Amino acid sequence: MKSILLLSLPLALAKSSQKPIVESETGGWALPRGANPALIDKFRPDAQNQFKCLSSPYTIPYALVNDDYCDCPDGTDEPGTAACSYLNHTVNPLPGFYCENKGHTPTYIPFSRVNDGICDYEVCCDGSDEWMGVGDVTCENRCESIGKEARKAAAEARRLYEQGVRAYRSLVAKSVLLKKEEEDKIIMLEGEIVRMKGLVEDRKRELKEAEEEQKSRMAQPGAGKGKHGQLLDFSRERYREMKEKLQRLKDDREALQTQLEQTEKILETFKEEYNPNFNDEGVKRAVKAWEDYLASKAAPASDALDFSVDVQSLLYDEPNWDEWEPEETILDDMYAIEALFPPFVRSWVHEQLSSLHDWLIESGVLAHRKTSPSSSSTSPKVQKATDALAKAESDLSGKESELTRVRDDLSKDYGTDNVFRALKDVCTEAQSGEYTYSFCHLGRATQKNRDGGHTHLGDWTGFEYRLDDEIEQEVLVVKFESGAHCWNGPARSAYVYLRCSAEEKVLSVAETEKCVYKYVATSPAVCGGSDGEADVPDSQEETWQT
Ligand code: MAN
Repeated sequence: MKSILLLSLPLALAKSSQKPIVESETGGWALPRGANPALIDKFRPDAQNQFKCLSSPYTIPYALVNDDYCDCPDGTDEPGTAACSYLNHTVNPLPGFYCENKGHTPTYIPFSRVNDGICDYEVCCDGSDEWMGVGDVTCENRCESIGKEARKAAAEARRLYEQGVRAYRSLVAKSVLLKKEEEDKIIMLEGEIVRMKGLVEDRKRELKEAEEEQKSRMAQPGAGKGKHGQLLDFSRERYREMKEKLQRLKDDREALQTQLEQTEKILETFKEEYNPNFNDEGVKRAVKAWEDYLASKAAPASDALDFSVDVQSLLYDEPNWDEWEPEETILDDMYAIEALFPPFVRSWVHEQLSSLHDWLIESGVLAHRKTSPSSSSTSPKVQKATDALAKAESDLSGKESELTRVRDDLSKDYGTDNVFRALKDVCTEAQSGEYTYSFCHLGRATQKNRDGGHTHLGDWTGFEYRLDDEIEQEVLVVKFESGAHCWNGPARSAYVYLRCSAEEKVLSVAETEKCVYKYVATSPAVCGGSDGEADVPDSQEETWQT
């Protein structure tokens, strides 16, 4: 995560200061009031006791420095008064009056606030900016207590930050595992899909066979076939069953082979990636068992290829059963006569043929009442095969959708180091005004009113960086968009500005414009630096620590 600390240049310069200069160290001359000791050489008088303006080509008598009158065009002769405060920073290179703040952090206060009769302790805790006593004001030096409090607050902030960094690392570790689980799921699903596709093919074949069987039953009279015909039917049925079983065995064998290859791949990766330094006995035993398995694994049989060719030909070479048919079918031809008649008499012809069909059964020519070819009724076997195919197809499509979902999930942006993956569905909420606001990571933001009504503020759409005005830092913002429509306005949306802390917490929520909600929240997810390392804030200036 990127975290830009907007330190102003003057403050940076203030922090680079050294110990205060005293007159004895400079041979009778003292650094002018309000000047930074880092600039001692710039402020030293020359041999003629003159001062050279810092950024304009003028020299003035040294006695005019800090005489409360602006002599240099760039105002640098007045580092300790407000005399040149009307000049802006493009003219005057000095950032302001330098407050030494011994016991706390040195800093600059704008020239306009020097000797204005107000003690500006939040900037100049030593009160040195009010040295003239304007309006009889006396500003005591409070740097010791203010510095102590500031150091305490900074230490606490740092402690929380470091806790956040540790929490960030655990989140990243969890995200790595979750991602790995998803990747393994893809391998498993791919294997299952291969197996299920085979199953769908089986079911299709079974349905086709059941339909053909039904068709042949409908078309062929059962009686009058004789023993030869019955033997042929029996052989054909047995042949079909054996072929079906052989096909199933072949598919199962291929699916198992695929699964075995995937399992071996997982174990191979496991062996390559495990850390032998962790000394985990269970893991070591597993690795050893895997190595033993590899050493004892039998090579594939040399005739494996012949075997599959044989199976293939058994499956696809079908005897020409028609050659062995004992007699012509009669029902097909009989009912085909219907088509020769004009449409308006066809149903009458059909009734006559049906009566003839009944008479053939009654007189023993046909054994049973068979369904005529024009009938659309489905046999239980065909129905069963249809249902089995529908189930296999729906199972397959379920697995395919699951695979698409997992693949989509893996391609989503879950932030640096995928850290937000570990926070999926972690929710936090806070009361603000008349509402309770909540948001769930990678989920939804919601506004709840006191009557228990929920308003949808948006669904997670991703991240972007924005400036958090309050802390003057660019922070990661989680976006929730396309929420419930706002009356006379846009669809609601919520933006969660995250700050680093070990705890998931909503600090504040404001409706910054109609139906646009700004959350400020803390999360360990933003405690990683841009290079994955912790972006720990600067500790308090060490210079004056007691
Ligand atoms: C509800 C709330 C408010 C929103 C108004 C807009 O009262 O969701 O936050 O401003 O609707 O009509």
